[in-house]
Amino acid sequence: MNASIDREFVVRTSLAAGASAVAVSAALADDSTNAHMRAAFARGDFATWKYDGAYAATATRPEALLEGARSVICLAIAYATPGPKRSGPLGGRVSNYAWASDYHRRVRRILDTVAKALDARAGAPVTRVVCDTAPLAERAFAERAGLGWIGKHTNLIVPGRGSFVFLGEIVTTLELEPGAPLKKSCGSCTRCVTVCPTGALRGDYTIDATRCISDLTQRTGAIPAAMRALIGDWVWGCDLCQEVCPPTQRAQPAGAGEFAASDSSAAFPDLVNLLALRSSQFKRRYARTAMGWRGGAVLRRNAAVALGNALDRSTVPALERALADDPHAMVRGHAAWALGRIGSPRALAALRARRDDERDGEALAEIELALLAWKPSPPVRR
Ligand code: B12
Ligand code: SF4
Ligand code: SF4
Repeated sequence: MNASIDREFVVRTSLAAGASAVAVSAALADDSTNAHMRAAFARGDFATWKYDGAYAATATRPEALLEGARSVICLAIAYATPGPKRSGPLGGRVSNYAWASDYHRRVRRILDTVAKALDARAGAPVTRVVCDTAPLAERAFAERAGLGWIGKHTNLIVPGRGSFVFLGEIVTTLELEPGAPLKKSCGSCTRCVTVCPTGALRGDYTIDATRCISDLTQRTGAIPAAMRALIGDWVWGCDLCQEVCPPTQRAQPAGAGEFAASDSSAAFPDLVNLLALRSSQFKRRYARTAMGWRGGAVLRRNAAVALGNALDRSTVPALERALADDPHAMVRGHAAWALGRIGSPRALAALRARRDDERDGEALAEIELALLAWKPSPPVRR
């Protein structure tokens, strides 16, 4: 034990660096979370993330990240910011966490500041910083530290702050007095489960992440056709289960200016513009935000899905252009789906016209499927 570094020093330093709340967990392996993670992976809940038993074992054993680890310092950084006004009816929705420049940079800065202070005081390197960057069951350790409790929406809820918080950790060889888990649960509340449009939340504190809009809008392949209509106007992430959560509703929006949307289009991007996003605009507008890490085609695909859900005929010419000209077959395929949903005479004519020219098998299959939905059924014989 390093006498000059105690829990109070850690808390003081973390809050001064910009953390909203901080707590400490022992760095012991967490076998219970390991078992829960393995069970979730076996159910296929995280099939899009390629997690496996080896990941669960590493993520629940901080020693795997830092030899001689004794403590995990868990930080919460509040990011909820009052939303800007919606500019027009054809705006998509972006989740609050992605409104500003990529949060990893800000969280990383806070963690690095704390880690440097600890290393300096210890007179040797005693830390390893984690922020979505290494396998660690961030929420489970935060819960064990008493930083907050995990709700049925599976997010960590920090008392007084709600769940719109980022998590970050410093694994350290310092032995610090650990906190204790809070004795809190959701009780009989099921608001998040009821509001979830895709049925991703089971209500037993588990999630089928493959159904979550956050997952669907981030994946790089096609969005399953059956899920598209459930995505509504979300083009990146989803906040519905947190917005209805009473402890989060009671919390004051506390995000620092850095997390605020620069303008209304950061929260509600114009869908027609997003569908036509070209690489130079993508680099300028999105490359440095949390929306940027999957590239521009994913954002154009998401815009096509949201336009298909908006069912506004004025957007048919934009979808028609995407169907004919988008360089990415996945985007052309989703534009076909959107035109099929709208189903106006012009939308169907565009699909028929494109059917002869489309060379990509999957995009062509989307066109065929979109047209099939409008094929008149044969007369019923009596
Ligand atoms: C993969 C991932 C996703 C996936 C899967 C989400 C999920 N629920 O696991 C998707 C893309 C869906 C996603 C979405 C979001 N994510 Co995310 N995501 C991650 C990431 C990278 C890994 C999570 C993971 O390993 N999941 C696998 C599950 C099995 O493990 P786990 O959640 O860590 O552990 C659970 C089990 O061990 C279980 N457990 C343990 N003991 C027990 C006991 C019982 C009885 C039961 C039932 C369960 C149980 O509870 C733990 C917590 O749920 C983490 C960062 C990290 N390394 O932790 C961020 C992280 C979880 N995401 C975060 C955020 C902000 C989001 C979104 C809010 C973004 C958005 N607005 O769109 C949404 C929230 C959606 C939701 N309702 O969960 C934050 C959460 C902050 C918070 N307050 O909790 C994290 C921590 C990133 C960060 N550093 O801030 N995310
Ligand atoms: S983020 Fe949206 S889709 Fe995902 S669990 Fe919550 S409400 Fe459901
Ligand atoms: S909405 Fe209700 S059930 Fe869901 S996490 Fe919040 S308190 Fe728990």
